[in-house]
Amino acid sequence: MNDSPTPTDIGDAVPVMSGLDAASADHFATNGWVLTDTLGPDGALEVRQWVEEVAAWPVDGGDWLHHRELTEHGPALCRSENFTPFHDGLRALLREGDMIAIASNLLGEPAVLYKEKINYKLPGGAGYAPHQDAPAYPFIASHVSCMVAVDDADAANGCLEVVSGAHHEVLPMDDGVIVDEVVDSMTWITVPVRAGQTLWFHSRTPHRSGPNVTDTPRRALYPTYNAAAEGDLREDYYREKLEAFRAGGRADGMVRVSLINDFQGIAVPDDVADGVTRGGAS
Ligand SMILES: O=C(O)CCC(=O)C(=O)O
Repeated sequence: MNDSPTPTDIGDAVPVMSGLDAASADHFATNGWVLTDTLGPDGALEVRQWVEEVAAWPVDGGDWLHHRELTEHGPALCRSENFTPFHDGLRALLREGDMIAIASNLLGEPAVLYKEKINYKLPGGAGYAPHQDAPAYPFIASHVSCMVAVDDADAANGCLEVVSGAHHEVLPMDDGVIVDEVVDSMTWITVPVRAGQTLWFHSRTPHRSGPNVTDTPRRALYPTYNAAAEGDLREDYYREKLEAFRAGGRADGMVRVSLINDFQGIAVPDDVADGVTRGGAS
């Protein structure tokens, strides 16, 4: 991943709450992240089924986005986006109920879904360089993201690592990732997340993850919410993103899945499969 200090595995020391109580809101305000139990074991099984349905959608069947990376095992799905318009269960989960309530609570005002993605991190799937999300979402000032674990995530399969209390400023970046000098000066915390748990993090919380070196997937949903007062900008976001993607991929041969260059996956050569594929008209 990189040469930064060895992360601390905080394991059971992480405060885990159902919903969002005052202590968890306080933990988020202080540290820039918090774990919640949003799905429970049964919910996690149902969401795993939904994620498998999305993964099976054809690349040309609709306006969703599938992205692939080249792993040591061959081309592999690494991300799907823009799926809530086409999946009732995932739309309800991410746009209604507890998730919206917690996002609103963390933002301190009513929230609306800004964007959503599934990161599959299949066996051999790449990690993410240290970054903050805020620069990737230039159209919104107030936003919060989370990782809804679909499979148990740990250090071996590439769970998130975060820095506590570093969410008050945008850090020096180079090509969308935090510069090495700053990365090396920070204390990175490994946050294992069980399937069904959700790790909420501030848009400026530094985070990164390693590759999946196991032989099973580490799938997770990543919705991002913005303050509803700033508008329902989801459709604008995807329109803008599709234009940026069509303008060209990354010059370094890595997969372009974001408006910043945080993903460390290798692009699938054109003669093998598309690196970024968009479906036809919906
Ligand atoms: O899924 C991961 O391992 C990291 C995801 C991430 O940081 C991102 O998608 O920006």
